[in-house]
Amino acid sequence: MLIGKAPDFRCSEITPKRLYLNRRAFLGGLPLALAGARRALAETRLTTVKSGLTTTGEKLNTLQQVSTYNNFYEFGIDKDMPAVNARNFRTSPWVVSVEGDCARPRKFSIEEILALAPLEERVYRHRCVEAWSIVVPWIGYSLSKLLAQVQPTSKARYVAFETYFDRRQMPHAEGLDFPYVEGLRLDEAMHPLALLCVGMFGETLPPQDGAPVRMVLPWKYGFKSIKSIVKIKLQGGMPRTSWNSQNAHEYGFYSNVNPNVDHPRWSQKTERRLGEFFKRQTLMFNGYGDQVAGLYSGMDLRANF
Ligand SMILES: Nc1nc2c(c(=O)[nH]1)N[C@H]1C(S)=C(S)[C@@H](COP(=O)(O)O)O[C@H]1N2
Ligand SMILES: [Mo]
Repeated sequence: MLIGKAPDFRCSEITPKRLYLNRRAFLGGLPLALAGARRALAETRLTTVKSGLTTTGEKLNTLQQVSTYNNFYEFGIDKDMPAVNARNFRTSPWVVSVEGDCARPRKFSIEEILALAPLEERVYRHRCVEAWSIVVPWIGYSLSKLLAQVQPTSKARYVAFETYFDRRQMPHAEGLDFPYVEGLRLDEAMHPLALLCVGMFGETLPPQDGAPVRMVLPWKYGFKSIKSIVKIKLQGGMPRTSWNSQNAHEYGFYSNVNPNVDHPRWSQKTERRLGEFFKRQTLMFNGYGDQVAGLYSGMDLRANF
């Protein structure tokens, strides 16, 4: 057993279930075949209510599909790497700081976030800029409920998000400057569809899908849906975003799903649902136009891609 410096010692006293199980697996030399079962045990069942914002009528992807094909560059670039490299990611204790232009900036523990509002199950489709898509029963509530707690001031026009980063826990991180950062206009962030997500398929999130808390923005390309959030900042200016900094020519600030505007290196007209063979048409705003198009009325969506 590891008993190191003072901060580690404090954590080892709490012994999160995942670490405890990992240690047992290690000591007992459990075969790799049991690793999956061990991971499944580490997720906790959540009590949810149905949501009026659920997208119905489509076949769900499976937990297996959406937890083994991931983009999470902190845990490696290849889609199968986060499931392996994030296995021991320590997501407890966890604190999210909500700060900036607001009357009541404060820190929320993940327990406080879970208890803040009834957890809704919302089925959303989600499309990656790389033209694959998934349909998932996510769990969470509208980000607006968290933002209301801190009372944004009139100076707040944007929301900046930041992901946890620690090279010791994320030795395979590459391909971007870390920490990963994202941003939304305040009215986008306040839109009821903007989901502060703490789980999926009835349980807390697997680490590779952004545990313990992430965004899901179903009308935007996947990279806007930042994972493993530690900071949310209200501010006057447009936030810097990781993919825009990496390649401003290919990734804009808005990144609304738009089949009429190609990515410079590929078409965005079609997509492949994970597990399906035939491609399907990509829909404007990923099919959520009735709800969100008003946020962009009067804007040139070719210039503001
Ligand atoms: N911190 C962080 N968040 C991230 C990413 C990342 O690399 N790091 N990848 C993004 C991209 S490109 C996509 S498509 C979605 C994928 O979410 P999923 O793996 O749960 O499907 O996460 C987004 N959030
Ligand atoms: Mo993506």
